[in-house]
Amino acid sequence: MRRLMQAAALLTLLGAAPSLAQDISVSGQVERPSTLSVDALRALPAVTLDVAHLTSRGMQRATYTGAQLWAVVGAAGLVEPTGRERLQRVVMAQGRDGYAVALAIGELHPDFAGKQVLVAYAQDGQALPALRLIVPGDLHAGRNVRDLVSIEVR
Ligand SMILES: Nc1nc2c(c(=O)[nH]1)N[C@H]1C(S)=C(S)[C@@H](COP(=O)(O)O)O[C@H]1N2
Ligand SMILES: [Mo]
Repeated sequence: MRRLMQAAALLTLLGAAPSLAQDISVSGQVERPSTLSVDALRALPAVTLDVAHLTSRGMQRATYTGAQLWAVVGAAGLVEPTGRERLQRVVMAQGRDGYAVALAIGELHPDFAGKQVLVAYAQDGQALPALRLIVPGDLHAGRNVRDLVSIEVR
């Protein structure tokens, strides 16, 4: 009985502190289609940003920490076309629920807009229960994909 209660308490504890078991897949126009663990994301340079976005609950402000999406596609070996096709690429980011958004490569590329789009694993200093895409500069939170599970370069 005591044992059982200890096990239950442990499960409750684990439930209260969900681990970041999420992996994201990076596929499409990359040399090494891969699955990245949160540890792999944490091994990339960490960027912390203060952002404000409009949601149905009004303007929400928060601080997010994560890896740059540019670095994530770079880690998988982004295949960059040369010449006139250079800016034709798009990066699709999809959540577990199928919700998907597009970013143009020109938004991410440091030679162009160079936006600090993040694959965030922490919010306000706390580990997030699921990865989240953060698109600074957007007025609306629509591209901040919750529970991000895949990145596809097209
Ligand atoms: N996976 C997923 N992410 C999503 C959405 C969604 O439906 N699914 N909705 C988007 C929209 S339209 C908004 S306004 C914000 C809302 O973020 P919040 O629920 O954290 O406030 O999430 C964005 N990210
Ligand atoms: Mo929204």
